[in-house]
Amino acid sequence: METKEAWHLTLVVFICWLAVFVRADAEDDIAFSAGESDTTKFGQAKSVRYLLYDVNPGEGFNLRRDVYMRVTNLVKELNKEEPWVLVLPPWGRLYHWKSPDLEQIKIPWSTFFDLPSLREHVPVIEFEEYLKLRGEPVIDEVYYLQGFKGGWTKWEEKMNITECNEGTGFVQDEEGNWYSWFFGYEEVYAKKFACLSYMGHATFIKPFLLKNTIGRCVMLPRAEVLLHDHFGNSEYWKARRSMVFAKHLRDIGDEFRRENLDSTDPEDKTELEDWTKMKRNHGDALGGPYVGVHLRRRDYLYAREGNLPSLKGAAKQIKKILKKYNLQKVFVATDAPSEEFEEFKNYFKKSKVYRFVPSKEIKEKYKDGGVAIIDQWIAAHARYFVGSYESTFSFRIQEEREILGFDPDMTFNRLCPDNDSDCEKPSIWKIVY
Ligand code: GFB
Repeated sequence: METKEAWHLTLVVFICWLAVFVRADAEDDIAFSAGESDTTKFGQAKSVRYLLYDVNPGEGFNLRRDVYMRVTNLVKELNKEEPWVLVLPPWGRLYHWKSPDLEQIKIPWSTFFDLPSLREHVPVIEFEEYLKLRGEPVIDEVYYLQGFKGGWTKWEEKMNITECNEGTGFVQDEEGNWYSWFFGYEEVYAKKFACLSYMGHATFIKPFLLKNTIGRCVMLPRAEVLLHDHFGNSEYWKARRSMVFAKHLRDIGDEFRRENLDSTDPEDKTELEDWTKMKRNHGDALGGPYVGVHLRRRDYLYAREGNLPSLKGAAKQIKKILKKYNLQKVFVATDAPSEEFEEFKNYFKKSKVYRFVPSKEIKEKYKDGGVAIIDQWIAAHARYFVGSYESTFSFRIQEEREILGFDPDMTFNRLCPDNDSDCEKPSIWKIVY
């Protein structure tokens, strides 16, 4: 790589880092300050370190978004001591992303999320940016997180470098370098690899990273093992609020709302602001004149058997909601095959039922993940939302609606199974600023 380019990228990363933490300092009384009288806790010349992570290959898109939040808050904590940048693991090879003819690996985060918004929370860079900066495809140290062998009877925070419990997918060559599925980048290798048995919150690993690792880039595969430090507090919500969807996806969703659902932000009172300034009260948002439904199907029918309605049963419940709120339109976010959607639609004689069907161009550009986000965005703007039992896809829509300022009664609802019309409502996780 050109030295000039590398220097330029280093500068960009450093400025991003500085911007986030000078600002965070003002907000949160964090140890680092660029002020004149308050000298930094660490030497000016201390070079930036990088944290990269990955998640169990079996996990879906929306649980991965949750793991991101845990890791960002760890990075935020690390930055109280020394400069760390989070390297965003490229998207790809997800179990559910099966659209034919689409190459779905090495997808950068900017396809789905607004990077400047993420950077208002912690410094982040794409994996490819990291590779350019580094100049060689190397990760210095990998700690493969795993549970303690034999499970646990008493919960206590502990960690230990141990033997690996299972096949990790990492193999060592004759020169001692480690290879694995590094997001489809075959040239990437790690210099050091170990398994780390772990039970604890995300920041419990902070002293280990600061004191027991020296490499510039440390990777933590299976980062879902790290638990949220505080689920649902203001730090949780800061991380969540920073995960603003990419503008190109929001624009597509907004156009669909305008053209089909008579829904615009000024009328619906759902205008988005810079997340660091946006503060809504419950009930501020009205939402578009439609019911938003997340109708999870496919593998979920087996995984959550007994907790989902039939298509007919779902239609019956939605008709009741339409009547109660005097609405005529339904937007359905669903992974259902088209025959199932047609069947569902046919249960409605008077109301109009919509689904977002992407053009070939949208699909090629933004992939299954982008289409899923467009669905979430449209469903999040409905006057009333009803989701599927314990689906992380539904949870993320509910959070989006908390950010927009909906009344929780219009958000925390689920479709009941046919034999239990009065099923338990989902837990209410209200936004905390
Ligand atoms: O996000 P997700 O993991 O939530 O859903 P769950 C799985 C994937 O299914 C999404 C597709 O990433 C989408 O690709 N999908 C689901 C949808 N609903 C929709 C939708 O309304 N519109 C679009 N466009 N796509 C869990 C999984 O799924 O279900 C677990 O995370 C496991 O791995 C379990 O499979 C059974 O929490 O619903």
